Amino acid sequence: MNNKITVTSPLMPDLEEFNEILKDIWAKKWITNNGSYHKKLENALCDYLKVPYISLFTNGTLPLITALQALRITGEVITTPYSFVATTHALWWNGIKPVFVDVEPTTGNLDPNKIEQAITPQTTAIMPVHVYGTPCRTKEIQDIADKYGLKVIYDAAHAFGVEAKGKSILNEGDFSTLSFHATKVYNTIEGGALIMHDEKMKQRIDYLKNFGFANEIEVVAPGINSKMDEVRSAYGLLNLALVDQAIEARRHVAIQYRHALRKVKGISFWEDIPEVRHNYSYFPIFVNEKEYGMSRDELYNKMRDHNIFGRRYFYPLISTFSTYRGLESASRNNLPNAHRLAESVICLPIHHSLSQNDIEKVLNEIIR
Ligand code: T4K
Repeated sequence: MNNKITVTSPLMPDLEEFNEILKDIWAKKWITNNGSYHKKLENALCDYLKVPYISLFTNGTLPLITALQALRITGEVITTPYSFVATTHALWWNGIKPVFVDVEPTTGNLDPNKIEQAITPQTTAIMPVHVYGTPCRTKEIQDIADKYGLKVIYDAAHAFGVEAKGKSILNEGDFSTLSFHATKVYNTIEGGALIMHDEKMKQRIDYLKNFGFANEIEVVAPGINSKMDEVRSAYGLLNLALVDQAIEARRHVAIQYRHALRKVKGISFWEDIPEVRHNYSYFPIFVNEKEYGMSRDELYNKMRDHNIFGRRYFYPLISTFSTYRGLESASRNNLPNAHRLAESVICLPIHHSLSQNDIEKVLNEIIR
């Protein structure tokens, strides 16, 4: 029996329901290239996410790469080191120099107060991440972008369904990207999406994700192949019907963690933000070694020894990896908050199928 308690567990549709749809796909023999399930999922996601236009992708990395291509971003882009490495890789793959700016200690998101000092004549865009699904300070970021004529591309891989004051945060900036990887709140096994504001841009993105084909004989851009197929689109449609319940189950886990951990000296966590609909995609705790009496890694390893597999998202920082550590902006002095978070974080197991017993086991390892 697998008694591991893992950081997440994928939300999966009912197998019989999925089989019925597979029979339909098999009968139609249309299995990719903008098929009917692909269209249905795009429409359903627009409604669910409250966004005007969406384009499905085969993962959450390619929409980042494609967004940069579509806006012809060059030179330098200001970004966060406190993310999954795909954020910065998307810049590098486009020949763009990432410029790391420190994060806020209270959210882990790019600190708008530190952006302006990193702008140079080569800066063309800002690429923030709503890390763990917590909304960035989008108004301040947009004000800076408007002042300096910069584009804003949000890596919203963690922010499926997140709203602030009743509005989707996925409508902020020039683009937002999503990841529908198996480990995300909402998944299509592998998958992702790009959210844009107008139909013309949707068309341009749809060309770019299909090799640049505008029609059978015309290629209008050096595109790539990053289409989502019919099987995963159908899976995604079924999962969409389950996602609200999954988010609610995650919320209950978060409530219990907060209630129990509030009294533990040396362990801190972030509260929900008023007027924000969170998706509880991650539950990061931060270990203060002096106060807690044990280091982050000691606690992390003790949990693993007892079959509890939290994750140190996002340690090590992107700026410390060999590709990036030579950049001036990657210096430790430039990124004190990001280093502090990365060196103290453990993301606790949180998902829709975590049992009461699992939650108690996790808490028993932390409460001393
Ligand atoms: N931007 C940001 C901010 C991102 O966080 C990500 C991806 C991206 C962009 C790029 O999106 P994608 O191109 O990936 O769509 C995971 C994911 O692979 C990655 O999607 C994610 N972020 C990143 C934060 O985490 P790992 O290496 O932690 O996954 P893994 O395989 O160790 O799985 C973690 C746990 O999940 C397992 O211990 C058990 C559970 N699990 C996982 C899988 C894959 C399952 O139960 N079943 C499964 O099939 O990277």
